[in-house]
Amino acid sequence: GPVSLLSRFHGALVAAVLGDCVGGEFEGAQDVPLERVLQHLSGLEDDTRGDGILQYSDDTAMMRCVAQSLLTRMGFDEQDMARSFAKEYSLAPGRGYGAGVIQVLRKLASPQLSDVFQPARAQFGGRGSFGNGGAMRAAPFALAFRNAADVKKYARFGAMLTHSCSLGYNGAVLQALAVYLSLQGELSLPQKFINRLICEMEEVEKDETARSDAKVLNLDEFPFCARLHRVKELMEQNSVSIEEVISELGNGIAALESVPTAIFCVLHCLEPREGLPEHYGGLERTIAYSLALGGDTDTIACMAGAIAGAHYGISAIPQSWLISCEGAEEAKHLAERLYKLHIMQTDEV
Ligand code: F2R
Ligand code: MG
Ligand code: MG
Repeated sequence: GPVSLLSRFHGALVAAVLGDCVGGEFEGAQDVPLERVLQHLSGLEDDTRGDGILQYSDDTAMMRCVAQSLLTRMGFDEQDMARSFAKEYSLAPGRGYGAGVIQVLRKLASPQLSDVFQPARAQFGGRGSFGNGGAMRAAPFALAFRNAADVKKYARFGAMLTHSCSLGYNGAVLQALAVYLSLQGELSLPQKFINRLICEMEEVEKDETARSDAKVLNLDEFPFCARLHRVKELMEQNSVSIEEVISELGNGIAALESVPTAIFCVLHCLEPREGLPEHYGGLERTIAYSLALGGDTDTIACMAGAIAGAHYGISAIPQSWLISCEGAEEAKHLAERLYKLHIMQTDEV
């Protein structure tokens, strides 16, 4: 039957947490046999486990900060979100944060800091981070705001608190847009979905800074658009190997090498795929497939999980998976509150 908007909201945040928790096992591994992935996932079905045995990492920790800040401020407040990141990091620094971003998080804790975007701008010799840390936590922006322009604007600012390189914050914009379109049911027409993302990112990447960053980093002119075109090409192929996905799209810690990849995982797993159990639904396939790519598995599965969860809704998530993951229940609660914030907004004319 049709998936309700509330179920999509629940699905988006809970599946993001799930992706992070189950993906942690393989983060950084280069060859991950599908057999090992399926073993890991079927382990969750044993009733003896459960109770949040799989811990979440920085991906979820920061996503919770984004959601909580949007809720308490009833919109985007850079000071509050920055403080929230800094506080979370100081309370639990061992969640596997990126090597660079921890410097930003330490600086954001200073009460003397007036420009909260400044520490991010000082990263990597002033170039800023192009890591996927802005994108991995972008889903709540898609839930909180009603129109695409606001989703894009605030996903970008939210990412810029730690990622000032356009390749970093534009990855967050792309991820938020993908979740936003999925919440609206747009994944039922996959071709239209990918075309819409390309169209949106053409506007985003027209920007002067984006163009000069791409040039300096020796990338395609419209780097995210170029990857999304490759996603489209892979979608048209009869069969796609894991090796091809990795070489065409990447599986790394850079936003450019992981956000389009996560989007591909969702699109590819809309249908049953060889090697994945027949009893799996689309959401389970998406998570399993994301892990089998290796590389930045927690983050790719977290981002793919958010997009897929928004499409299939909460009922597609196996209960045994949900109870095995730390923070999954809390994510459901946050999604519920974001739903209320979302529906109480009036459409501006
Ligand atoms: N950090 C990790 N995984 C490493 C292993 C963790 C392990 N489990 C443990 O506990 O030790 N995962 C998490 O980090 C990724 C998100 O990172 P984020 O927030 O983008 O951080 P950062 O430091 O800004 O960027 C990540 C790395 O990318 C490279 N990089 C970024 N910008 C660069 C630039 N302009 N020039 C050169 N290099 C740049 C650097 O190596 C950064 O350290 C997620 O995977 C999350 O799960
Ligand atoms: Mg992580
Ligand atoms: Mg990661």
